[in-house]
Amino acid sequence: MPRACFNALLAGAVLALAVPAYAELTVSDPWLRAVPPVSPTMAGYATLNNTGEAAVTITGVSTSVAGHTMLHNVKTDDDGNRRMVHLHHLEIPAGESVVLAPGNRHLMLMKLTQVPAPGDTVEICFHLNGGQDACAVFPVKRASQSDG
Ligand SMILES: [Cu+2]
Repeated sequence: MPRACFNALLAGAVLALAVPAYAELTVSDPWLRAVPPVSPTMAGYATLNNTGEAAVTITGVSTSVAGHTMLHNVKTDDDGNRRMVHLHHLEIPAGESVVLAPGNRHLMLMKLTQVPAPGDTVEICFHLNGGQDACAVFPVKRASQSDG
């Protein structure tokens, strides 16, 4: 291979590495579980799809109706009790989806400043590593499930 050609290839490879992978997170089937108007918290669910070619890590979540929004996981203790634990990060591998569902991982809106009612919608933004946000509109729905 001529040396000039090799150098051009090398320059191309370095350029490709220098361009940050653009994280592409889409949110499908979002919803918030309706709660009584006096509730301090409410839970949210969705499917998070990483349509990009690099892993995406959710580093935080926020919405205007809650003073604090967290990702929770549900763990079962040795004695069979289920409890919620705070997920500080949630990584979604390239091309994969993570389901937030009742009894499983979920969003927890804490310190509600207003309690949205069934039929209302709330925008929730996921903060991603790399500084981007992925936001989605969550409708509030009644549900019969009691966990989460
Ligand atoms: Cu929770």
